Amino acid sequence: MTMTHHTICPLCEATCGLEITTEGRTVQGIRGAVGDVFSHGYLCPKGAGLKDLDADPDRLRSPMVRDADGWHSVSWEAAFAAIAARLPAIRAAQGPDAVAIYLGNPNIHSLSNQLYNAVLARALRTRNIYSASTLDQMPKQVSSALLFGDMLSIPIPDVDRTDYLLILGANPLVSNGSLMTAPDMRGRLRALRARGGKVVVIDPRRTRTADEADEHHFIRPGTDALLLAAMAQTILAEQLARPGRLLDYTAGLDAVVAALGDFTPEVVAETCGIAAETIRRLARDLAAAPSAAVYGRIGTCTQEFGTLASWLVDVLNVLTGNLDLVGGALFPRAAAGARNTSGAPGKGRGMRQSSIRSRVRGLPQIFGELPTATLADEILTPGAGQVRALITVAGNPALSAPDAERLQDALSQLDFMVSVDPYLNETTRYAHVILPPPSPLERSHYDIAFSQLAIHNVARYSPAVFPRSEGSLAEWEILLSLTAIIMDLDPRVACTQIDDQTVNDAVMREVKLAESLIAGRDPREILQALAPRKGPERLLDLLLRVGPYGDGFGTHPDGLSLAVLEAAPQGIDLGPLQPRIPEVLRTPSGKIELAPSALLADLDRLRTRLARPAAPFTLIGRRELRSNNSWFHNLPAMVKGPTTCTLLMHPADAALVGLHAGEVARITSAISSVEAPVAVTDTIMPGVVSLPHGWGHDLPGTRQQVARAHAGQNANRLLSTVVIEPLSGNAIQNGIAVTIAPVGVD
Ligand SMILES: Nc1nc2c(c(=O)[nH]1)N[C@H]1C(S)=C(S)[C@@H](COP(=O)(O)OP(=O)(O)OC[C@H]3O[C@@H](n4cnc5c(=O)[nH]c(N)nc54)[C@H](O)[C@@H]3O)O[C@H]1N2
Ligand SMILES: Nc1nc2c(c(=O)[nH]1)N[C@H]1C(S)=C(S)[C@@H](COP(=O)(O)OP(=O)(O)OC[C@H]3O[C@@H](n4cnc5c(=O)[nH]c(N)nc54)[C@H](O)[C@@H]3O)O[C@H]1N2
Ligand code: SF4
Ligand SMILES: [Mo]
Repeated sequence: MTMTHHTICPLCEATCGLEITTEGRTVQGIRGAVGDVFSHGYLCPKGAGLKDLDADPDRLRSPMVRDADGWHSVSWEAAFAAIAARLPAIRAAQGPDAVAIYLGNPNIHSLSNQLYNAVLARALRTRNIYSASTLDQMPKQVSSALLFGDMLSIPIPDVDRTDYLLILGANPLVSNGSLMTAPDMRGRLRALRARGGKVVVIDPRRTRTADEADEHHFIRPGTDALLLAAMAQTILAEQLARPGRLLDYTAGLDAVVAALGDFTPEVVAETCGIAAETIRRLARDLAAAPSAAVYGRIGTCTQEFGTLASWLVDVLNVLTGNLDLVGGALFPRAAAGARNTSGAPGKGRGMRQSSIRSRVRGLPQIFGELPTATLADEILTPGAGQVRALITVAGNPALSAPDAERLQDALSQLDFMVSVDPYLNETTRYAHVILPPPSPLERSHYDIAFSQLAIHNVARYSPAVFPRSEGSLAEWEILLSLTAIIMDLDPRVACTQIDDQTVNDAVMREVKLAESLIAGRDPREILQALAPRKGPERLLDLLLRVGPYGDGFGTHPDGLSLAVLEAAPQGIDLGPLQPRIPEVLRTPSGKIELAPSALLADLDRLRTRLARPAAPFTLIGRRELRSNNSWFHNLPAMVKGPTTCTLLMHPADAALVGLHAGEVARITSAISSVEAPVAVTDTIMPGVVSLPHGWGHDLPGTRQQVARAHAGQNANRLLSTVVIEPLSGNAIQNGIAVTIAPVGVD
């Protein structure tokens, strides 16, 4: 029988609603769901790739254990027994810090993992928690926590209503957006311009997004903080600042004025590669627009001054009065799990500093984690607290993390490693046990994180398309089984207990919160109401019901619950974003803390950038339409055609070093060399070259046939871990000094 399912795509931040037609266990078609309240029919080529992902013969269907003879497919019991035989012993002998965990990008796209990774991580009681966040958005989370009091209080451009959008270091037409959940950015940018608005893109590459913009300016990689500081300086010096009602809610404005005074357009122009008069005009245009939003992403985060640049994006939003303004940059109000809708409105503890440091380099723990760039140090450096075992969940750091060769060497020296992952890939080949999650079509979905970053407030839940295959475990059951093993419990019985305990704890916390919809209620009554469900559905139901639109278990009978979402497969529209200041703030002062001392102090480091001589070439990354970081290259439709893992080079630069299109270049950084074919194009800034990440699939011992045949080069072999962004611990992935030579010539 042909059936139609409404499914939220778990592959990227756009979170499109898909209409999937099936016949038995077969996918017949995947289309954008026209009726979806959020995405209205949009999808990209990757969404359709879910069919191939589901069918991929290399996708693991049963647990794998590695011994001296290689890999064996085993039962869950045997896999858990193999883990129980090793992991607790390592913890017992060497302490909890000896076990590290790396949580990769797809975790944030998984309802199970969003809710249960924390349970596993807590049980480990290790300081060695690492994630993709420190390869990605940590700088924005730090600046947001400092300014607004919560790391997920990130202002989101109101693209559908703004008059002026300034985009720095983002290519949403290819990435489909990030820290801005917005399907169909091409349509939205066109609509913005059609209504008379303006789009300006700042990027060392003329991207597809730049092609859709009114203006594009090349910028020398890593210098956005200088540009933004000079724009702010211009606005202040020319008395164009109009913070309006924000004045009542902002602390530190005078300190910002004083701190940025010397960053004039003339001072930064040469370093940025943007003329002073252009910087002035950009500042004036931004200030003059009836409404405007400044938005920065990967290019502004994963670079030397990531936290400063992330901060200055919002300094501009505040100075121009666009923060929290309709048509400006607004805070979403998510239906479930948002910390900025919980507790006392308008005040909070703000960003909490941790005294915990990494053992080897003394790097601070931020939001409970250490920088992924130092994971190899912690594994390779002997001494008390050395990491000897690793759990990876949905991560491929062997390709994704900087100094990839050293990290691979480190992984090979671990005493024990477990990976929760559907593939035997560049990282999981080092594991002793691999625990595969079910197909993405065999799991339910709700976006807890991305609903907090979306350009429109919606709540959508989708059940699994297919029932789980024989012999598979839901990913939350896998995570709780690992938790049970850590706690020396039998995973077969303890999963249910730990799940019950988790929801119990959550209910107890909630009824004790004075501001909660269920403050003071009898926890037993709440637990009983939730009782028919278990696992992620039970926790999600709780979060929805105590959330800002929730039914409060009877307090607001028309409010949200999971049952309400189940009855509305296309989702529930909760309306456009609205101003939320001051209620959204969670800083101790109850104000926007615009001048945090750590940021002002970092401006001295930024000033030293002005004196640095130019490198021969500067390396940046990029994303391609059909890629998904490191793990989508095993699907034939995603890799067909000429390789996209090329080094982009400006024609003048190619001529200078004697390279022609298609020839192989050797790219040499401070730590290593990589060889990649050259694509000559004037879309890249002279002096800048670009190589995408997520490639390098030719390593021995993996089981991804298609990816192996389209191996590409691992850009992360070139990136050093010696210098990281100091305020966030983020890796520096853009703006790397390299030399380029034709292969065969030294
Ligand atoms: N040079 C350079 N490096 C970069 C970047 C860059 O721009 N330049 N970008 C960085 C960024 S932004 C990110 S987010 C990181 C991403 O880097 P990682 O965190 O390593 O994530 P992925 O490369 O996406 O790898 C995902 C892994 O999860 C597995 N997986 C997929 N779906 C599931 C699932 O449902 N459950 C489980 N358990 N596993 C699953 C895949 O098989 C794969 O092994 O890379 C970073 N690395
Ligand atoms: N197709 C596809 N989509 C993806 C992914 C993928 O791998 N493939 N990955 C997903 C993930 S994990 C993320 S985090 C998002 C990222 O989403 P985006 O940030 O939109 O992704 P990128 O395409 O890497 O865009 C970064 C841009 O920054 C530019 N850039 C580099 N250095 C600098 C600099 O110093 N300054 C400025 N101003 N610009 C600079 C690059 O040229 C590039 O155009 O994409 C997500 N979507
Ligand atoms: S844009 Fe993202 S969410 Fe939408 S279909 Fe493509 S991969 Fe899925
Ligand atoms: Mo990312």
